Amino acid sequence: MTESINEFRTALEQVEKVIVTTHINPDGDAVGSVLGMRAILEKLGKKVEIVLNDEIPPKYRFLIDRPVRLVSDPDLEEIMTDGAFEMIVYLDASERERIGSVLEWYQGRSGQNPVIVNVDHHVSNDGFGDIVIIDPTRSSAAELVLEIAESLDVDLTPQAADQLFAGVLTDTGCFQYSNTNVDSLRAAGSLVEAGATPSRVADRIYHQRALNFYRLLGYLLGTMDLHHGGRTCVMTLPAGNAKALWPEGEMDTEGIVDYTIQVADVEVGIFLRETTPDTCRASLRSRGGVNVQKIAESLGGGGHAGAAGCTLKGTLDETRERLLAVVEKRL
Ligand SMILES: [Mn+2]
Repeated sequence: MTESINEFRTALEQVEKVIVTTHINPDGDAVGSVLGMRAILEKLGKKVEIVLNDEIPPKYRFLIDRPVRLVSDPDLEEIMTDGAFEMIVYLDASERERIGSVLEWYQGRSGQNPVIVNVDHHVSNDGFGDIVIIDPTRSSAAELVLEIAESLDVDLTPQAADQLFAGVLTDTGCFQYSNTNVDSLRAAGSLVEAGATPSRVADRIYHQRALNFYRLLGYLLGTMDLHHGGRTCVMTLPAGNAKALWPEGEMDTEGIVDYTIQVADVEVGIFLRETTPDTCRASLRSRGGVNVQKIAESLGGGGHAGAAGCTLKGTLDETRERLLAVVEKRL
């Protein structure tokens, strides 16, 4: 870790322009980490552009201090007008299937191969890139970004502290998941020292949700059913019901899967959502000893021991049966 951060420091001395990016469908940690990293690199005098595959969900937009770009933006080429980017920093980007197309876009336009930096905390990360700063013992990518800032002697602004705090807060489930430990709490403390305001960040992320969210939550709680003698709980969302409950805009389901493992004696929780007529996205959670990352990985996905996900071909019924069969072997 220290060695790879030193490599990053040395590489930064050689570059002027950096693209910062993260995985598709950015979560709180992804958003907080890219914004915090931009602030740090700018303090080091770099010209930084954040280029994302997908829009930042509304509830995290209060964290944005300056606009970010989308890879689909027709004006994106503008960022190339004053020279090439020599580095792309990926944050929180675990499996390759979730990395998106920023590198392809960049190579396609510039014909250049930037230095790839991979900063992540997923055990499933395969270590792509030239400089790899991965520590699966860290709660969040934001915690790693803070560590990088400290190593590079960069003082955080209160805004950057809020951004990184949002990453630690969301990836620890408000300091409730098993990755809440002395390191993540210490990181949170350092961020508060640097000016983060936990009550504001928590209020904006968790207590300002759309009414549709609560209607969707009510529906999904009603779909929960138990399997394997009560050790597995599944909630399901058919595409048609999703559309009816959330007719417009981006659907917010973040955190809903957690209810599946808040049922007494449940060890594995699954939220299965039909995304297209032939594809379902599964979010997995575990409480206790079952490693859901292994389950997701065996189905082409990834994540952490306690929280993972995968995309499956098939109908809701087919994919539910397939998942339950795999889970049963791990119980
Ligand atoms: Mn993360």
